[in-house]
Amino acid sequence: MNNLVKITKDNDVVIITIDNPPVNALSPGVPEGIGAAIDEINHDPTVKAAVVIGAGRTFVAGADIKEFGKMTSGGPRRSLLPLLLKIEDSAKPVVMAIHGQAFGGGLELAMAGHYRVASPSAQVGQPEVKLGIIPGAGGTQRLPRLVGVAKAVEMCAEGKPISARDAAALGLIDRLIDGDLLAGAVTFACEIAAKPAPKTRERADKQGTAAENAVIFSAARDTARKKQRGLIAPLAAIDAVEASTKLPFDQGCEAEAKLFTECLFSDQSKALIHVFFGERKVAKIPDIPKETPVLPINRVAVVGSGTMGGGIAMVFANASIPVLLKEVDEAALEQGLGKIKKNYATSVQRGRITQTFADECLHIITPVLSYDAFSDVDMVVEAVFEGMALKKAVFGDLDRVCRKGAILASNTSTLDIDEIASATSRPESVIGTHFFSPANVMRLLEIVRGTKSSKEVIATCMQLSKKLGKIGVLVGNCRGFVGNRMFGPYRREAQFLIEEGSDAQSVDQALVDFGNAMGPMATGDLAGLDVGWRIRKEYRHLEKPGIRQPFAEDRLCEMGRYGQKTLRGWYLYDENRRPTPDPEVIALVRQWSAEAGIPQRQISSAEIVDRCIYALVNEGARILEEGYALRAVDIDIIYINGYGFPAHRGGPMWYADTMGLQKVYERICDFHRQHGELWAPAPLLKRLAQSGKTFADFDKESQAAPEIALRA
Ligand code: 3H9
Repeated sequence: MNNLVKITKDNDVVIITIDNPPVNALSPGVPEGIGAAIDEINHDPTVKAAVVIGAGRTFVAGADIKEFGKMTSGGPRRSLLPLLLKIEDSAKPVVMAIHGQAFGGGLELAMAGHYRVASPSAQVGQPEVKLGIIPGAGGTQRLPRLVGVAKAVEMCAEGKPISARDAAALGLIDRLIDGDLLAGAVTFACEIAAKPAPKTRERADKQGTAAENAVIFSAARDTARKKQRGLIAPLAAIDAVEASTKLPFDQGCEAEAKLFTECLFSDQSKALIHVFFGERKVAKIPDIPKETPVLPINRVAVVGSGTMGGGIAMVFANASIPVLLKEVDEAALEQGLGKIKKNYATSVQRGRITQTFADECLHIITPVLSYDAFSDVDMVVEAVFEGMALKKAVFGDLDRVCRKGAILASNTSTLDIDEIASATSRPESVIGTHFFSPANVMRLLEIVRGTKSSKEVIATCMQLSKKLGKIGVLVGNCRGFVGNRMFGPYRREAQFLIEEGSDAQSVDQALVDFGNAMGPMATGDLAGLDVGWRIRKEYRHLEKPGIRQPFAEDRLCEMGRYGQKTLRGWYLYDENRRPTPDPEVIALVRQWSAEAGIPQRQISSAEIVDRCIYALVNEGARILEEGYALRAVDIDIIYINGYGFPAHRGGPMWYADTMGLQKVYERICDFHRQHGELWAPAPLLKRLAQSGKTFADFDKESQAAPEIALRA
């Protein structure tokens, strides 16, 4: 047919193989090749039936996502609908043979076939909403006809894939095939060849009544508004599925196409597509090629069983990697293990994991009080209290007890990795692995490159992050690394706003309305206000004198208000940790601000968002220019996966691009005039804004940069 679609024959069954590595996306040429193959089987009287199958690891992962960017920047709009009609109208039955994934356009293609068979391990789904779009090739019209309206709404609006077994139970898959999928599919094709071929679009048996459907759509909209706050695609997907219940198939497809186009051209979709590719781009490190050897990590140890250490031990256990969990005394160990057990029990209770899985994980976490068994481990993650002297002492011990070549990683969130490494005789084996709390939930892993960290150690940690279900992002060794370094100015501005006349609730609400998972003050209360207080006290000597510093949070800490753990912080908490605004805090801040001579004023939500988000952007630009992040997109991925930044805004740097860097720069200049030196615009931001460029342009231009710069 062409080099992307090949046909072969097995007696009187034609096999149409889609071969577009790595994931058989429906890139230009693939639909044409399939169409030509369908024409051919219909012209050949010796053919009884056809099987469509994917070469390599998967059936079809969907439309080629790269093409969407071309379409929105004026390229031709390509529709799959005519091809799918051609398949459905084929006089010879077409069996779709699915392994790996049939996602998005891949499932739409499969549903246009007359039958579907699958390997039991396959997955099917309409994940388009995760890209800010909806199925655009009849998925919202054919899926409800095969699985019923309720399931179709759920799959199209939430985007979660389902297993082939579940799909078979729903009637989406006609037969599961253990063993050789192609052989099974050909046998199946021979069995059905003489029967009338069913067309999905003509089915009406699962369409439901108007009254039943009204309840389904109303509940789906409520769920989408709550769980996918601020997103337009899930609601559009629900509208499109609703059209399938009210309109004939062709008109339903027209309604779907209109909604698809609106979503495709939205800022949300552009942002989410940026995130899709960004999450894959961060794995690519210019000076560490794919072929860099990686070290096997079969057994690990975690030092410290506090909140972070316990969570990290769970991360390894969840990935079936046996882990030693070390503490200094029995009491601490018992407390740490107790928390781990409680976390697993909660997950079982909520139906997230099975009891068997929890038991297996607990079984491979071995509590220890000495370093005796450390000589066997491939990697250690240190997660002790955040203090340089203690960390250096631990690394000195690790250097003594661990075998040569073992990776020695620190979970520090702020400290200098090179200084920690200096406590060992093998700085090349030392690296930062900064997990985010709760470690077993948050996807981000900042991997901190020390000056001497070896390429093998970095490559191993990057690869390991994927195995652990994390997104590893390599960062340079500066204070706070990337995420926390930016979080400082963000929370600083949030506090300033409160000291200037706003309050915790208004600041949090403005940022939650912007799309953040949590507001900055609630986040502080959750993490413990004392954590930042301790760090601020440790670093106070580094601050320039005469520069405005926020004071309210330090004073709350002085009063023992550490946040949720003391049931008082910026908010008051009940025993279930539900917050209410605290009038005492509001009055105290007013009084402190008056004493400090800070004029009070009404502050709008828009100003709250600009002050906090642009503080992130300005610091992000400095980090980028200094070379502590490889690309702007790396910063975006860090913020989305570690700090609850809304993915549909693409991350802080992409958001700034969307707003227009000139506008962002001017607003930062305003803040500079009003609030002084802390708001000095980052030189890179100024340069890009003045030359009409974006952070995305910066990424493109610096792609050839050989190596992440490190602190001298
Ligand atoms: C759609 O179908 C709309 C329709 O309704 C039709 C409308 C007209 N396109 O993730 P991996 C690349 S929308 C282009 O690392 P894994 C990916 O960038 C689409 N490229 O592997 C990476 O490239 P690189 C709906 C794609 O094994 C490489 O393939 N479908 C696409 O961990 C390997 O990917 C989806 O949303 C694509 N569709 O996971 C599915 N997919 O090596 C999106 C992947 O250069 N894809 N690439 O970095 C996935 O969920 C995962 O990639 C998959 C494999 C589970 C398939």
